[in-house]
Formats: sequence, structure tokens, C-alpha cells
Amino acid sequence: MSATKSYGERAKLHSNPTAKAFLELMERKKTNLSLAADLTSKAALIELADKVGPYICLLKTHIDVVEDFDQDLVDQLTALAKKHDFMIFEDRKFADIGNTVKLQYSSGIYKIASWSDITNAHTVPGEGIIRGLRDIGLPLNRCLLLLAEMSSAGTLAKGDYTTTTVELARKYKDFVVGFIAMRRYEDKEGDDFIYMTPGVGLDQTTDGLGQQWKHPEVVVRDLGCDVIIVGRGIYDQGRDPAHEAQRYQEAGWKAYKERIQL
Ligand code: BMP
Repeated sequence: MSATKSYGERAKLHSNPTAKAFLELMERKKTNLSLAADLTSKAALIELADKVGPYICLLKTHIDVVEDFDQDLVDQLTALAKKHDFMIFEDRKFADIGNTVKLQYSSGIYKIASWSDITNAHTVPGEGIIRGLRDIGLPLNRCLLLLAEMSSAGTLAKGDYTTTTVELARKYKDFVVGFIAMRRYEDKEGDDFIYMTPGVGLDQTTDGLGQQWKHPEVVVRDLGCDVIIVGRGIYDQGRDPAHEAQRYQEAGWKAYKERIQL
């Protein structure tokens, strides 16, 4: 059962090189915190990534909200990833047919596949979306998360949709390394998916727009998820991002230790 194994043990056994490197990174840096850096200015995004970098394993971006995006932003974020030892996850939520997502992933202004270690996709279109993204991503050593559930109230990603999404992940294990999910699913022989969970907050439970925040203890220790994704809890106005990131890192790591009972 991967839920009770350490990230380090799981890294040793993992067959996907990017997932392996990511699990090793979490173990080495003692963090399962991902920053959701939803800022609209390049300078502010770089400043936040630099401040919070020491505490995170993964920088999650929504690159299309940045008003002054350019290649230099990508160069600076990848330099910060090296400096602070974190990976990058562009939360693109692809949702089109295979041929279109190939273009969206490789081309356009953002060229996501050229810099983002991890990206994600909805399974609404069926398995062609995975095959299209895989054609582009696999040769570049990238990997994919599937959105099996969402954190927002009233989400349609549940029940059979979630079950089928997990089956698709098993079918394309060389490229799909995990899920955006609200809880860990039962392992089948040979499974070791990485569960990343948004909707995490220490101080508030809702934003008034459908977002639902849970405590890291619940998410990691009780529901078995691996990575906590935190945005506004860290960078909202009036907060000190480095201080908040440290709080979340400690809370996420404590919950993980309790789970694996070290
Ligand atoms: P915040 O902690 O500020 O609520 O940010 C959550 C982040 O996670 C946002 O970037 C959002 O797009 C993303 N997210 C989410 O909140 N729920 C999901 O189900 C999937 C997401 O990617």
C-alpha cells in the first residue's frame, strides 16, 4: 500500500523517471507543499516563487493569467526551480480532443511542454486526450495528472467519472503519474499514483465562490493524499508568504509522518 510507505521508499520503486525524481525531491526537502501561484504580474510571480521556494516541492502556475508573460518569465521560473529545488506544474486542465491538445501543449505563446515538468487534464473527451498529450510529453520526460475529482462545491467529477478516470490512468501509467483528487483511492497491484489535493487551508473553509478548504491533517493523514496545493492561504493580502509557506510545510509534513507512522 503506497499510503503507508515513505516518499523515499516509493521513489526507489517508481517506474516513471519524473515521478521518481519528484518523490525523491519531497523526501530530500521534507515538504509536500505545492504553491498555487495565481498572480497576474510577472514580477509579483517571480518574487513570490523566490520567497516561498525554500518551502515547496512544486510550483503550480496558471500561466495564462499573467498579463506580461514572456519567455524571460519561464527562464526565471526554471532558474528559481533549480535554485530552490522544486518542480513546476502548469495547471492547464487540458480538455479537448487529442489532436488539439497536442498543439495546445507544444505550441502557441506558452509552449507548456518545453518548461512544465507536470501538467494535467480532464478526462471528459475520453482517452484520446491522454494519447495526444503523451505523444508530446513522453519524449521530453514530462508527466500528467488526471483530474479525478475537484475541490469545488457541486463538481460533476464523481462516481463513475472518477472510477473511469482511475482506469485510464492505469492504462497509461508510463505518462499518467497521479491525480488531482480529494482522497486516495484503493490501490490495485502495482499502483503508485501521486495524489495532489487543492482546497487546503489552515484558517478558512470557503471563499464564497464554491472553493472548499480542508485542513492538511484531514487531507494528508486522514484522506491519504500526498501533496497539498495551497494558494491564497499563503499569498493573500496581509499575509507574509514565507511565514505562511513554512506553516503549511510543517503542517503537511507532520500529517504525512503521522500517516506513515514514522
Ligand atoms: P486556493 O488555495 O487559493 O484556493 O487555490 C487553489 C488552486 O488550485 C487554484 O489555482 C485552482 O485553480 C486549483 N484547483 C482547485 O482549487 N480545485 C480543483 O479541483 C483543481 C484545481 O486545480
